[in-house]
Amino acid sequence: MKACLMANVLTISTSAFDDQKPGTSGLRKKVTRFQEDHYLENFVQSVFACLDGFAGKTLVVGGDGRFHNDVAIQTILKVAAANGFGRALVGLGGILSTPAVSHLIRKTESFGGIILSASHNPGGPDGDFGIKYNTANGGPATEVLTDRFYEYSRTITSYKTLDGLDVDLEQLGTQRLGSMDVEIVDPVEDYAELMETLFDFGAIRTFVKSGFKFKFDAMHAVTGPYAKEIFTKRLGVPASDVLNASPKSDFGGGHPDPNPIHAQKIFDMAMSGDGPDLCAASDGDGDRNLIVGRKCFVAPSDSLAAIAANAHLTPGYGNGLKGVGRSMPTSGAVDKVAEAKGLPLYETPTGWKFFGNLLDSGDITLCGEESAGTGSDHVREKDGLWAVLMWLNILAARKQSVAEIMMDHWSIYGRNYYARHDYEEVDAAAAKELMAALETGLGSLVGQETAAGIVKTADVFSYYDSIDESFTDNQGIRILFENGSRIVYRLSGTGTVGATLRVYLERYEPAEGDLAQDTSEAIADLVSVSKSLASIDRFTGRSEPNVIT
Ligand code: G16
Repeated sequence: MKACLMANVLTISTSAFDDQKPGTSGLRKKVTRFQEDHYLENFVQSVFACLDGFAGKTLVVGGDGRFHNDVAIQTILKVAAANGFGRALVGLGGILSTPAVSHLIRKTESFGGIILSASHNPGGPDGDFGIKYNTANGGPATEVLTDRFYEYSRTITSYKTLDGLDVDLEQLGTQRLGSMDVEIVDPVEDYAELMETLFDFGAIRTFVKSGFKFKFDAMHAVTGPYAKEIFTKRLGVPASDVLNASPKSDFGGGHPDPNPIHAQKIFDMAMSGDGPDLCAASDGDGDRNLIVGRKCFVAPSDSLAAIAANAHLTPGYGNGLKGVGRSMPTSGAVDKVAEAKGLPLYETPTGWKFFGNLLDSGDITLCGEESAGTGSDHVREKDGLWAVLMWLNILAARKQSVAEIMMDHWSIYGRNYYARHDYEEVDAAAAKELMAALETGLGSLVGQETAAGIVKTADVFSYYDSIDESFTDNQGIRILFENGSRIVYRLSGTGTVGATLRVYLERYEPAEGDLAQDTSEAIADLVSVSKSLASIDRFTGRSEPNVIT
């Protein structure tokens, strides 16, 4: 028997907000902005106003459990019901990881989904919040669509909602909200089953039992319940080796970003001589990953390359890959694997949404980004736990350490020494001026001799998607050197305060070269050239980045 919440449809007058342009991954703002009257309703109505044919159809809704998640879900459900959706699937407690939403949309053939998360950004009342819309393929809406949302949000004058009561997010089963069914579902089960179809759980279980030491840090974020089910229950990892597994609305006061800075504890554990064989972590919404073997950090770009080289050892990818994709700032390590294996390689702008068409068309099976995201065609989002399982499966199959696998990899393909330097929360106008000045001077850079080599080409990256024929301009400045090194400058599209200047540095060392250098030493010349070419200090007042990953 369904509980039925009677409700009337209301049309509420509103005024437009001028800051609802989605960035790299949806709309991200401070929680306090989302708490302002009409702010969330305006955005959700703008999304629905730009979609056709959803009457009576299903919408998946879930988030990473950060502060305001539950309140926002109630608001979204009412706007969805008032606009005519027939059914909503919501994770128990409002919780669904980003890859789990993607899978649920695909599995249930839903019309689309709404994900609430600001990813790796901090949470809590003073933290960040975010919302994005995913389409029927399970992936983030394309730029064409998000541009439409934004245009609508600039002139919106009213939205529809219900005057009904809230649904009970803690009760599995179906409730009725106005004329919409709301089904509260187990957030973990379907996702865990999908993982079992891709990886050899039997082999991993045996490997774990044989003494392989693994620790996973869920960072008090959404993957806690997924990790308990998959690692502990299904793979036999001791419960004490799954750390920070209870999701908290403020992530325990931490910054749920699985990189060597914010996941320092687990990083240091692995880097100590007698640490676990593999340490891993995932972020706020479960789509990013950190992979660190004993005394061997696997940079995300290298992880993508190593997975491309070894995925055939796992059941889900036993027939090999169709092609691989990487975002432009991601290192060229995977290119070397693609070349050797004769796989097509696609270079896209930053943002998972740009992989969607390539995955749908079957052009690529695997894709990844330097920003700790790796994934495949099993969903249309990057997937943190998938990447960890992939590594576990590869390790179980090769029976070598992470360090041995990486050294072997570099000895075949060469090594792309790589780092990203972030200058966070710089003045937004100054950051724009820096990029503009750099762009103006690009022509005169070519041929210039620098401490890092002679500049071969310098341009602004743009992308033509031959599948939907969209063109995306202004996706970062690339400076390529004759010796194969590269510096890329971009402004982040996910921050909520000021601007973040990202500088990506890469130097290629061939297989017969010195493969065991310290990364910061290997790219030291590029770092100093990156600062002087863009006059970073002069524009931003910063002489050093505040985060290096
Ligand atoms: C999002 C996007 C990624 C992108 C990352 C960083 O990740 O989905 O594709 O690489 O942001 O983007 P930016 O450099 O513009 O800050 P997430 O994990 O934050 O959703």
